[in-house]
Amino acid sequence: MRPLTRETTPPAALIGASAPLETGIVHLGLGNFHRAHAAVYTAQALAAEFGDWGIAGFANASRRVVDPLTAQDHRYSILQLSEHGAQAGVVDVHRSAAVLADDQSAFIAALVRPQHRILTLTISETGYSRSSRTGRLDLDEPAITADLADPQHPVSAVGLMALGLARRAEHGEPFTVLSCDNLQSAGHATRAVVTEFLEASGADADVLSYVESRVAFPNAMVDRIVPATTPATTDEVSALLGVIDACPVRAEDFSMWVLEDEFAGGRPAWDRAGAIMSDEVERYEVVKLRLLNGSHSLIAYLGGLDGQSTIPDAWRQPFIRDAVLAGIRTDYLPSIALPQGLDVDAYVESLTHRWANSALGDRTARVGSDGSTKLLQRIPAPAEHALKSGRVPHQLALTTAAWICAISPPAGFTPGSIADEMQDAARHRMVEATRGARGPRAHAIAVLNAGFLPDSLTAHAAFVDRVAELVDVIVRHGVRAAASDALRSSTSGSTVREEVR
Ligand code: CS2
Repeated sequence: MRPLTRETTPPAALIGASAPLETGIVHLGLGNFHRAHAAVYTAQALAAEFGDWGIAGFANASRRVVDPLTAQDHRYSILQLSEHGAQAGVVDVHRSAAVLADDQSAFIAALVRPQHRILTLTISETGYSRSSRTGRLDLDEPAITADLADPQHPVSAVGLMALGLARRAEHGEPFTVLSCDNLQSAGHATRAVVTEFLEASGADADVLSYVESRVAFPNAMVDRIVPATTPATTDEVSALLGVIDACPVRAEDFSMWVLEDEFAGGRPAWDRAGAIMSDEVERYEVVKLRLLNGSHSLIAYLGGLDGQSTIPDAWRQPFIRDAVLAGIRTDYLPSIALPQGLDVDAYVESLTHRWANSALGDRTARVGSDGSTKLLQRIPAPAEHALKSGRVPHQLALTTAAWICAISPPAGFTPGSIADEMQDAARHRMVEATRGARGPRAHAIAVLNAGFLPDSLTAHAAFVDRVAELVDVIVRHGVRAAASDALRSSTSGSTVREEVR
């Protein structure tokens, strides 16, 4: 069997159209999500309306995708998996692939090229260098401190964007920075950190005014469940396409993209590829970040502590379904203003099918990774909403308690091998924060007091106490007992007992 290249791609397998050689889009974060989401929309948009919208891709630090992608003429396949079977298709919209860490100047040059009109980002929640406590640019993060000391040689994504835009201000061509990460008000959040960086680094007024008036940062809601590629992915693609793809992506058969139509220098016809242009994007973001992602975290942590390695296996456990559905009903939905026309019952129903997708086999360890930054988009705002209305958000407290037990287990508690697989850059800091804590409750309180969640949430003693209580139950009686304790409270609708500290 031959490797996947331009010559060997079966013509019928191409998704949408191939991009021209010219690139109008620079992308940072050449991982699986981008390749299964925005890249697919771009290929499909090009089939509907041709234009110079090839993608110049930059991986952050690893050659894992860049090398095979380059060897395959920048083509790769998507293996779409659902209960109805498997389908494979080939995407051909990338025109270059490079590793940022090898040569930051190539990335800066790409941002400055006038022909480039859009930067798309999939740098994960951590890439925006925001403080967990305040949500503003984290001036204490080592990469930001270093970049502010030497803004002409940045290494952080924020510092790189700031330098690229400052250089671009010299010719002044309009530009759009489009965040495709799971952030609330993603565009506003990106504009805020870039502007805060420019201000802190003493940028010229001309640069600040260029960024303010000529650079758009549309909000966007992105959605497609994209697990890690496995060796089986390559085999399944070979069986379907008859070629060997060294960097395929597996994904569910659902995809959604809702964007604000604010593009300073034009955009591909993404709307003709199924993307929704809306002026209610922030509402869509809230729905998705809370109902899908927030529930996903609960499934992952309860599942991980219960020994379930996949999301569908976890979802099959009645105690997890009950917890998730109670969380949606009592903690999340009351905090959400729905976009017009969204049928929320149908949306929740579709989530239950997506979580049950055993062909996809998404892993609890993937979803449970990086909770220290992901939970910030999922827990504090709805929890504060409930607390201010006099209700304890028991399922949000349970999510937080299970996260603590999985990532920073109290002394004497063994969370198991699945929790051990969950990656989190804050693990070490959490261990430091809890050193010397006596007992599970004190352990939980030490984490909550150490700035991993916003001060505005941890100021609520009722939330802190409930998390501490549930950590104690997990340690003494197990995760199932804690879930049934939280469910009893959710059903009885217990109210806040203590004032804000
Ligand atoms: C998941 C997301 O990693 C996570 O925590 O909740 O990656 C989720 O699969 C996507 O946001 C779905 O769009």
